[in-house]
Parts: sequence; C-alpha cells; structure tokens
Amino acid sequence: MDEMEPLIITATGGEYVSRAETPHVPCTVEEIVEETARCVEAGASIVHLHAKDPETGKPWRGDPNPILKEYVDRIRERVDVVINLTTGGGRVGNPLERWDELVRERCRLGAEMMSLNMGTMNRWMPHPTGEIFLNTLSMIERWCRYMVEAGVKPEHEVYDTGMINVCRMLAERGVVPEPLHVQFVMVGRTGFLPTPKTLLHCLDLIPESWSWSVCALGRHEIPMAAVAMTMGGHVRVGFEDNIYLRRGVLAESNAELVEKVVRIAKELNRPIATPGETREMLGLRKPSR
Ligand code: KMH
Ligand code: ZN
Repeated sequence: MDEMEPLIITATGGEYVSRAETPHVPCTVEEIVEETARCVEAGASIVHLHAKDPETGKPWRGDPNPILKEYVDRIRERVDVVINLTTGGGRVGNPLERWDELVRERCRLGAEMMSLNMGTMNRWMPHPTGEIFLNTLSMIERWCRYMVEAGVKPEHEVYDTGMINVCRMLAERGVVPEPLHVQFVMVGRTGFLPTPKTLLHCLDLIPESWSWSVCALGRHEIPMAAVAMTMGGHVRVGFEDNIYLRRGVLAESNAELVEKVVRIAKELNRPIATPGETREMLGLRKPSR
C-alpha cells in the first residue's frame, strides 16, 4: 500500500467541560500547558483552546483574551505545536458589541489558526449562552478578514451543508485565500449526523484541494475519526467533544484519546504529522502580534 498523507491530529482542552463532569479536565494555565505537552508527545500537532475558569473549568465569564494570551505564551515556551484559538468562546458575560473587538484582538495573540463557526444554529445541548449560537454572514466575513490580515489561518467549522456553501462563497469572493481548511463538526441532533454517509456527502461538496478534518461528539468521536483517517482526512479528539476513553470509562487525559487515534492510524498506514509538517501542509505562517 502506498504511504498515505500524514495525519494531522488536533487535541482539545475542554471548552465548557468542567471539573464536575470529569476530574481529569485541565483547567489552570499550568494544567493546560502540561496537558498540551502530553498531547504533542502522544502525536497531536494542533491544540484547540477556549479560555477556562481555572477553578471550575467552565467557560471564563470575563475577558478571555488575557487568559488565551497566557496559554499561547506559556505553551510556546514549553512545546512546539500549532495553536488554534476559538472565536466561539468568550461570549458568556460579554455584550454583543464587544465580540468583534475581542476577536480582532485575539487574532494578534500569536495563534497560527483560529476556529470560526460558519453559521448561526440551534445548540444541540443546553449552554450558558442560550439556545442558539450566533454567527451572521457579516460577522463571519469580518472575522475572516481580521484573521487573514493578521496571518492567522481560519479553521472553518461546519455543522451542516449550508455552512459548506458559506465557505465556498468566502473563497469565491476572495475573503479567504485558497485552499481552505474545514472541520466537519458532527454534533448530531441539530447538525450533521455522525455517519460515514454524511461525510461522503460533505466531501462531494468541497473542492479536492481543500484540507478537511472531522470531530464527532461522545461515543461517535473515535469511530468517525477512523472513517476520516481511512478516507485521507484529519481528525480532532479531546474533552471538548468527548470525555470517555471507552464505554463508561473516563479518559484520564486528552492525550489518551490522541494515543488511541495514533494506534488506529498506524494500522491504517497513516504516518502522524509533526507540527512542522502540519504548518507546511496547511500553509501556515508566523502570525503578527
Ligand atoms: N465545540 C465544538 C463542537 C469553536 O470553538 O470555534 C465546536 C468548536 C467551535 O470547537
Ligand atoms: Zn472549540
């Protein structure tokens, strides 16, 4: 069998997963830095982060940027990894008018990538910010422009096929440079069902030149990662999407989930991308601060 393209593994920290749900979720800056290093050691080349309350692990209710900046600076001192900050967090407790400024500033914290939801949707489970998450077309376009200006590559988070159309529109209008990198977020309920058939349909809708990754929630995380790896895509695993290593057994670290993916990848003949290879494959550049 021919050598397949290196697999880019994104590890997550845990967004709104708190210590009440799992005692293993990293919450303090120190814990997040050490957890990132463990995930990189296990094979992750990207880490995706939200600002967390260091005591509880819940989303930070104040200005998230100082916390995110500390994550970036401390991780950079500790380990080589591609840092991907969310644009989705930081809305709890912050008024709508403030979001734009927060995202603009966040593009200058030193992350190489930032995730951005490609539409407004109903949440699939209760959330502190309410029943929907809001991402209007004008917000999406503006925030993509902020990222491009700062040298940050957007990771386009898509939850249904309409959001794939939004990605195509942004590319056609030259808002973001080709090729795009998309994350198929398979949340079930209000968005994509986590099935191979859904993924096949998604792949029919994007140009071959785009890179893509899959994340699925709960018990679907690892099976859908295996499908994505088999089909030449990339994967995201970690507590943001799933806290279990196997049925009824909590993962003791995000790194255990990364290790699980690496074992499957080896059997599938997918080499694991280093952070350097990931930067090359995704065309990342050093961001301005
Ligand atoms: N929490 C995930 C289902 C983001 O942070 O920009 C979606 C996500 C989006 O990771
Ligand atoms: Zn996220």
